[in-house]
Amino acid sequence: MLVTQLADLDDTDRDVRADTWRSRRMVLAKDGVGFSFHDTVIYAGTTSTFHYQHHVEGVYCVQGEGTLTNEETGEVHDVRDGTMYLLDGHEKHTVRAASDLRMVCVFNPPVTGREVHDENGVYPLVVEPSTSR
Ligand code: 9YT
Repeated sequence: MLVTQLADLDDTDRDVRADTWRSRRMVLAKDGVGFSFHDTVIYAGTTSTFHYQHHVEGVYCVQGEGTLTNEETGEVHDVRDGTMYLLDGHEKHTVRAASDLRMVCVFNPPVTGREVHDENGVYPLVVEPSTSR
């Protein structure tokens, strides 16, 4: 069993910061369960474009307000407490945060913790062996 307290991840290697968001990655590839699990805040007033070409991501918004644009169809969706979206088609997408958006994110395959977006908003596929706990 793994029990994690969010605040204990502050300023560790599981606390990943980018210009428009911060993500505390509670479960990573090395935890060996086939997915990663993140608590992410997308900062108020920012626009972020993401394109996970190698990962499926599920996102559940638990706080804040914003929009999600599917860049492949142009569709725009409201995002607020209770909104969930699943990027099961590797869709390029843009998140606009009207207020801080608190997002619970799950990735498959799991991220290792080192990935950052490249200039296209793409995460590389980084594979590392899992370790047993
Ligand atoms: C909602 C979203 O995709 N945020 C970007 C950060 C991502 N959740 C991560 O790498 O932890």
